[in-house]
Amino acid sequence: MATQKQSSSDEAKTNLETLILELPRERGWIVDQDIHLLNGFWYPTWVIHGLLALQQHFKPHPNDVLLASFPKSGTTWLKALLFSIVNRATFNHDDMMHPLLKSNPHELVPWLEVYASSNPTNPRPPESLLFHTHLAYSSLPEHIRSSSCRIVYVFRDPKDVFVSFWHFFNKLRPKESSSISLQEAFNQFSRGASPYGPYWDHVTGYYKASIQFPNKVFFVRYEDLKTEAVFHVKRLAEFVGWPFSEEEENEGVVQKITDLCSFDKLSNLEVNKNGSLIRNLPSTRWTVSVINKAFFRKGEIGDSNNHLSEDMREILNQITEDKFKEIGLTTFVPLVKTE
Ligand code: PAP
Repeated sequence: MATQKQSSSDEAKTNLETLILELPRERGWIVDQDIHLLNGFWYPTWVIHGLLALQQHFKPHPNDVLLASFPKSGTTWLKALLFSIVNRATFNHDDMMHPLLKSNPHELVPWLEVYASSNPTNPRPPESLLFHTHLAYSSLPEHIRSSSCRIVYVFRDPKDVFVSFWHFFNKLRPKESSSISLQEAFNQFSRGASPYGPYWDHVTGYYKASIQFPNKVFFVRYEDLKTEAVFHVKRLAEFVGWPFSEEEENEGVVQKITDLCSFDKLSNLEVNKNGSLIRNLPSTRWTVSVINKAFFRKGEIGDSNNHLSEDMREILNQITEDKFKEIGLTTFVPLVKTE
C-alpha cells in the first residue's frame, strides 16, 4: 500500500515537472528562480507547485479572510492591520505581549503558496482564518472564488511597486546569484514578463471582481491608506466582519491600531530590525533566510522618482493609463471619497 502511494506521488511529481518544462519560461530575478507563464501570469517554479496544490486541495471556510496583493503593494502593512483587527478581542493593541511586538507580520499571517508548496496534499495552514496570496484572481482555487470567504486586495502605484520589488530582490539574492540591472528588470516588468506579472492584469482581475462582487472583494489603494489611514482601517474592519463599536471609536481604538501597524512603529521593533524568516521551498533547491528589515525600506509614496528616469516613469504611466482606462480605474486619485 505504502509503495503504491509512493509511486502515485512520484508520478504526480513527474507530471508536474513535465508540465512546468512545457510552459514558456523567462529568467527570474534571482538564481534558481525561473518564471513560467501559466494561464496568463509569470510565476516562479515553486509558486506553480503551491498553486496546483491549492487548486486541488484547499477548502476555504466561510469566515476565512484572504489578503491578496501584487508583491510590494503593502502586504506587510495589511497583514499587520488585518491581524490586529480580527484578533483584537484576544490581543489588545496596548498589550505588551501583542504578537506584532515580537513577530514579523509575515509570521502571523501565512502565505498560502509557500505553505502549499511544502504541504501539497493538505495545503490549509492550521489554526488560522487569515491568509495571504500573491496569486492573480484567475489563478485562485475555484473553491475560494465561489465560497463566501472574503478577499482584501491592496494595490499601489506600479512605479513604486517596481522600485520596491527590485530593491527587495537585491537584498534577497544569494551572493552566488548574478544580479539584474534596474534597466533589465524594468524591461521585463513593463512588458509584463516579471515575477507575478503582468502587474496590470493582476490588478485588473481583482478590480473587476470587486465591482462584480463588492461584498466579496475589497479593493484598497496603498496611497489612500497612507493619507487617510483611520478612515480606511474602519472600512476594512467592517468589510471583514469585525466593525469597531461606537465605544471603541470613542476610546480611540482605531487610531491606536493604526499607530501599532504604522511603518515607524513596526520598522523600529527589534524583531523587524534584526530578525529573519526562513523560507523553505522543498520543490526547489531554495532555502532562504529573509531578513525582516527587507520588508521595511522607506514606506513612502513616490520614492520611484528617486530611482527611475523621466522616460521610465512616462512609460509606466502610459501603460497604466491605457490598461486601466478600459476598466475605469485611476491610479492617481483616491478610490473612495472620505466625506
Ligand atoms: P511583500 O509583497 O514582499 O510582502 P510588501 O509588504 O507588499 O512586500 O511591500 C513592501 C513595501 O511596503 C515596502 O515599500 P518600499 O520599498 O517602497 O519602502 C515597505 O517599506 C512598505 N511597508 C512595509 N510596512 C509598511 C507599513 N507599515 N506602512 C507603510 N508601508 C509599509
